[in-house]
Amino acid sequence: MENYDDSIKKADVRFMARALQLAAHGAGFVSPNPMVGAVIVAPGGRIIGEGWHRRFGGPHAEVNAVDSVSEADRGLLRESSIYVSLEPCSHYGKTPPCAALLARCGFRRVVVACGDPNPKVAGRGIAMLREAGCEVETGVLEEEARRLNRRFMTAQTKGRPWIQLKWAESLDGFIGGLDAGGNPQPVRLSSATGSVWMHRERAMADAIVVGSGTALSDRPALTVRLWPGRMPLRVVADRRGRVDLRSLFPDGNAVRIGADGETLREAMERLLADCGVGSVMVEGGAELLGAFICEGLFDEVRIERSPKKLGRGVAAPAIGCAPGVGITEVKNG
Ligand code: AOF
Ligand code: ZN
Repeated sequence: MENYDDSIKKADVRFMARALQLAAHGAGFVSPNPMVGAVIVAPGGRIIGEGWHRRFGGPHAEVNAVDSVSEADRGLLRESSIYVSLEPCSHYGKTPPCAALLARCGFRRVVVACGDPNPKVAGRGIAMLREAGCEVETGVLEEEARRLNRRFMTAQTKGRPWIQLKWAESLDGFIGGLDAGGNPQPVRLSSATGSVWMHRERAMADAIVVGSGTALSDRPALTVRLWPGRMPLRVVADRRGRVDLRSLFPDGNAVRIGADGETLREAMERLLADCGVGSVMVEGGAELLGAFICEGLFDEVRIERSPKKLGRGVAAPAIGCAPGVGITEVKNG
């Protein structure tokens, strides 16, 4: 027979999985904040409240979950448990501290998936709750929670945005063609589903980075069209000031990096510090992707492999093996 502790553990995993599911609804709307979900469970296992962080600057998950509890169930809060996918905050940011709210509600038990590395929180939320007499359990579905918020975690701990590289590559290893004069010429190598994926990832990223050559030859719009979400900032790596950002992006949502000898790493750190960019997607061209690879400045790579052969063209970057980095290869034919 299953013992009491095992059945509690199973229930914890189930309710935390639900909190993570709710958290993911914030994808594309909350960055550079983390995605957070919260579930309130009354004795007996009935869910009486749920919430998630819906938009940047808006109420946190815990506030929305507490607000969702009906008048009839309010009296149950003191006997209830709350499952939160990130350590409740302890600071006054755009919103007041969630740990204080949970302490005021008098939750019997607070279950947390992972700690908040934000130096303004970093363990203080959990300490506040324990001091207030709540039983706090941590580490339930921790890996899943960290993976969901890998962009936020990296920005908080490394002082630079999460960096994702992506390109589509022909069967014979090219990412673009050449015209009769030998100049780079864009060729469509990604599939329809690949494009939808790209727009979803764009919506998830705070900024899209392209090189000046790509900006000049492709004149890309760099907008999110095939997926709901916010428009990321456009970033053009342009050491020589070749691109007229105003004419290419008339809405003004664009910045230049690399002027006055600024290195890629410095540029990434500046984007986080000055523009709140917690994640970037680098879309090309080959030279810029190669520079990020050379510097070891990336966290995730996605290569879409097309069945098309080009014969000649712009060679795809060589990634080799990168320990600890998620490399996804997708065949589109
Ligand atoms: C929570 N619950 O749902 C979220 C948290 O500027 P603010 O007030 O929105 O605070 C943002 C910081 O709060 C963010 O960097 C992260 O440390 C934490 N996010 N905390 O208790 C939530 N989204
Ligand atoms: Zn909070």
